[in-house]
Amino acid sequence: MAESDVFSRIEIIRGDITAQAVDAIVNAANSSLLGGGGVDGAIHRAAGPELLEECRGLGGCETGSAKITRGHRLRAAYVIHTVGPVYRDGAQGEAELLASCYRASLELAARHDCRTVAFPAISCGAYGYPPEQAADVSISAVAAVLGRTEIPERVRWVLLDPRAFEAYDARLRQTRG
Ligand code: AR6
Repeated sequence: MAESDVFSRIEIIRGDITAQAVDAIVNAANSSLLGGGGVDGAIHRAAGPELLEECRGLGGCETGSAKITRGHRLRAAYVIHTVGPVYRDGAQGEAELLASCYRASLELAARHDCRTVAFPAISCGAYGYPPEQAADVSISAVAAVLGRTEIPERVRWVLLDPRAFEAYDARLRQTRG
């Protein structure tokens, strides 16, 4: 697929990911998968206690991997839980782990026939990843996957934090020239 077509399947908006009417939303979780603050807390609150119940059966998740559950009370049919890297100095394999979160999430989405997927800015909150660097790694990783598969058809970042929004939006505009 031509590169321009790939980037036209990516959208970046401001907002609360929990309200998204997509097939799957991605959660920036921790390795316990038993909830936390930030977007993780917001998703668990919106999905209801059934989400935590389902997560208890998953046995956690490694950094850079992903697991899938139902969306329960969310509009999204599924939640894909991924664990981003904690950012230290950028020389501890953070970029490869962050890219791996996106690849693993999109693989699960495709396997469950999710045509539309929404991501938060994984690792850009409590885990301290600088949004400008995360935008670069994340958009490249997603574009590479979209270049070799038709599903998901569309990927949307839903960004609450203004700095993250500016960084991802600028990065996408750059790729579009
Ligand atoms: N919708 C969209 N984005 C949001 C929302 C929301 N409702 N709420 C927060 N964000 P973080 P991390 C943004 O800290 O850095 C949790 O406690 C937020 O502004 O949620 O991967 C987990 O349990 C930021 O830009 O995730 C882990 O322990 C982005 O989401 C740890 O935090 C990610 O921030 C994971 O840290």
